[in-house]
Amino acid sequence: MKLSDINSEPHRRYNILTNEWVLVSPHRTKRPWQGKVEAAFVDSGISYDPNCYLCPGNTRAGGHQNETYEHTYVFTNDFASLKPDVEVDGVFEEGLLKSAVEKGLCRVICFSPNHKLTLPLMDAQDIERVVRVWQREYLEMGALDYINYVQIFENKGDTMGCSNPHPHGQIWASRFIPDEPAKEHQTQTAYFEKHGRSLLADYLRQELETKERVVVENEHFVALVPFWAVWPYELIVISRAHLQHLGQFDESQIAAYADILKRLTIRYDNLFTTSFPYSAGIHQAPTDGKDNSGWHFHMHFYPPLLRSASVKKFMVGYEMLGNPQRDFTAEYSAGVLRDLSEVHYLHAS
Ligand code: H2U
Ligand code: ZN
Repeated sequence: MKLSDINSEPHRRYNILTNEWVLVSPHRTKRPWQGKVEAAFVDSGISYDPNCYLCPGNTRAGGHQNETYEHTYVFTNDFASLKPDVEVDGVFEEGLLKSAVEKGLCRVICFSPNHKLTLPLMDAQDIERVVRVWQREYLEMGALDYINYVQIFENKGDTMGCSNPHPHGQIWASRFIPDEPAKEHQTQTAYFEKHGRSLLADYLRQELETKERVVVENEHFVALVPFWAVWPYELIVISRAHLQHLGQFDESQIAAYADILKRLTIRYDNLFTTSFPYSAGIHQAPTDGKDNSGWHFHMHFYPPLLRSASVKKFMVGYEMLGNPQRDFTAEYSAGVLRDLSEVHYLHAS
């Protein structure tokens, strides 16, 4: 069967990275979406907020004072989920109850001193600085003997539980490999062992044959709606080269990564003329010193919005109990994102 035939019927799609399925029900979108536009997000105009715990020079909860930083700023999370100074030989097992003490590090990264900016509104050069910080942190934290995995992520927007509009992200680095990258480790490693090639390199090659789901591309990266996308406007950014981690990026790859981040987040903001919320994060090789040749650097963007700046998708009911489900297809979403401008609506005349 052809995809166009499958796409008129309820069907399942397979996620090659997690070994999971998504139910797609395109027949439920009888009416084409009318592209409801909300009142445009208004720029707060405040580039420094004396009450913001991330603005330069301000005092954070717990009494630490931020440096008067000019570009990026990294500090240890004052409410860290993982701590470095714990004994990890604490294992609890009683019948079917099992638990283990874990250690790690949590850091917060301010992307810019300017309170009102976000990645799509930052200069490409300043996004490059953020990428360099991610690279440095990955290498530094990963080099610690008790850190086996470094999770870099950004929660953006209050709908995603983000506590502060000041542009920032987080890093949680741990001794254990968390479940999501652990699933991807298993699938990528198995594929690499069987074929001697990267799973995502082969997937990217196939996607580039039709470009049906491709949204933005440049010399070193491609951003596309994955075939198995769950979230309405989910994206995956994949490096063209089979790189395992940020530590291998050269100058031109850093610049290209910043470029694709800027371009895709501008499209996101333009979609519903709002500061588009999402959880995004980098998946890359664990830092456990083992053979991670199968790993292929990529970044996921999971945005919650469905139809407008205020109507979001809920992962509830069948999705919590059965499988994730979506109505309009990944191909439809890719087309919508592809047709958007790369000039931010706040900068459009
Ligand atoms: P969110 O953007 O996802 O809300 O994360 C902000 C992080 O900043 C959060 O993990 C930390 C919180 O623990 N934080 C500090 O480290 N110091 C503060 O003064 C406030 C918030
Ligand atoms: Zn601020």
